[in-house]
Amino acid sequence: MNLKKMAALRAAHEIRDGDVVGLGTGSTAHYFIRELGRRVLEEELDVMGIPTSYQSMFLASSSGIRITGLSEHDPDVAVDGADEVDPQLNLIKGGGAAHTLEKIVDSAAERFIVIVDESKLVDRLGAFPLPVEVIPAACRPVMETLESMGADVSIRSCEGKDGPVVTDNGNFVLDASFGVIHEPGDLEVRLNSIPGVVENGIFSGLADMVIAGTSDGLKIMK
Ligand code: ABF
Repeated sequence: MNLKKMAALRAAHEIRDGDVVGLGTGSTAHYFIRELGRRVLEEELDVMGIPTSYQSMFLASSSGIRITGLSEHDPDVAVDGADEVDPQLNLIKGGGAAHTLEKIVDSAAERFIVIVDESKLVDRLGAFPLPVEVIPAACRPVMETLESMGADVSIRSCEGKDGPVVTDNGNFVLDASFGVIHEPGDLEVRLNSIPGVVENGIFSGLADMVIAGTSDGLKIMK
């Protein structure tokens, strides 16, 4: 079985009748949303979903999951993917350019469950370039500040097309390679204090559980 799907199926069974569920973004979250939709249809599970992107909103709706928002409900549980997970359950997210609303929804949830395959488990964060969402007008000064902090920085461009990726919020994404990130919590705060930075992809101390699909089976970290 696909290791991302293995983790996603296990996470779908953490969901209880009546739950309001934060719905992550990315290919692993895709498997989760589809399985949750199957449970809604076949088990008449009574849940509502709060999507973290337009991509997840359309997927959830087409999967038969009722949609709501943070203006109406706090999520009881949020399930989302990640790009890197360290042994302290700190994350790098944002490979899907959705990390701003993901962090809002994931942090509002009573329980935040991360679903990954084994390739995302690392000893230290930082091999994956850190996504930083920026106001377009602030791109150059923010890039210069990140470079002065020692990062190699690039503007994320659309694969196969000219021009930058534009987020659901109408912003750009910078990918900043800092090398090994020794103090993720400190860096997360420092980055968000840079004028023009909307949100960065370090999720320190947020995850309550990580479900990883591995070649030796499921690995659950709390
Ligand atoms: C989203 O999915 C992003 O925050 C994260 O970077 C990405 C992981 O993608 P995938 O599940 O496709 O590996 O949550």
